[in-house]
Amino acid sequence: MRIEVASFIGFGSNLGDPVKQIHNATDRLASIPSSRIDSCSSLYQTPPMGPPDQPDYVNAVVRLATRLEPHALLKHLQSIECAQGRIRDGIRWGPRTIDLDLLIYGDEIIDQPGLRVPHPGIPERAFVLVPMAEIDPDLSIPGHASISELLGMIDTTEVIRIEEPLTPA
Ligand code: A4P
Ligand code: MG
Repeated sequence: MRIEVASFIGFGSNLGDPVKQIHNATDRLASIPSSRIDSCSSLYQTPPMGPPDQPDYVNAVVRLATRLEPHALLKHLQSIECAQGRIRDGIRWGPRTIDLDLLIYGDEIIDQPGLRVPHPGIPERAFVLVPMAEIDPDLSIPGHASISELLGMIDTTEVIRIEEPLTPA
């Protein structure tokens, strides 16, 4: 266990009532031990990255203050995915009930086969950068540029805010 670290968790869902999936995952995230949610983004509707023959996604980001080690935190995220019926059918970037990505863990850079932090997709993903910037517009992504510089390099017009910030139970 360590001192509290600010981590950012990305939520994505495009199956089984995505808005509800994200609310349920937030409630589950709120009960992870040695951790507390300290900020939540709005919910956004976004076009799918990957195979185009799948529904639009709902995306959101939560900042979680945690004393868990990064691998322990990832295990909790994967249990939440399991609890919400996530099936891994081998289709890269295929549809899913819920996906929880560990986007950032303090200022740490981790490059291991089962865990890469910051998540390598951050710089080009509007569906991650827009909700992250809503939580912290001055954020710097460790090993990358600031969030405002990254946002200046991509198209964000298809990221549509659909619901107020999440509120954990
Ligand atoms: N893994 C490594 N680093 C991490 C990390 N920082 N956070 C490993 C979470 N997992 C990490 O993940 C595959 C493996 O990544 C895990 O075993 C874990 O140890 P997975 O959840 O089984 O599979 P995945 O999510 O399908 O893979 P991938 O390539 O990580 O997909 P992404 O990046 O999660 O993207 N379009 C829109 N609009 N919105 C979305 O949210 N999401 C995806 C999935 C595709 N298209 C999307 C969206
Ligand atoms: Mg994932």
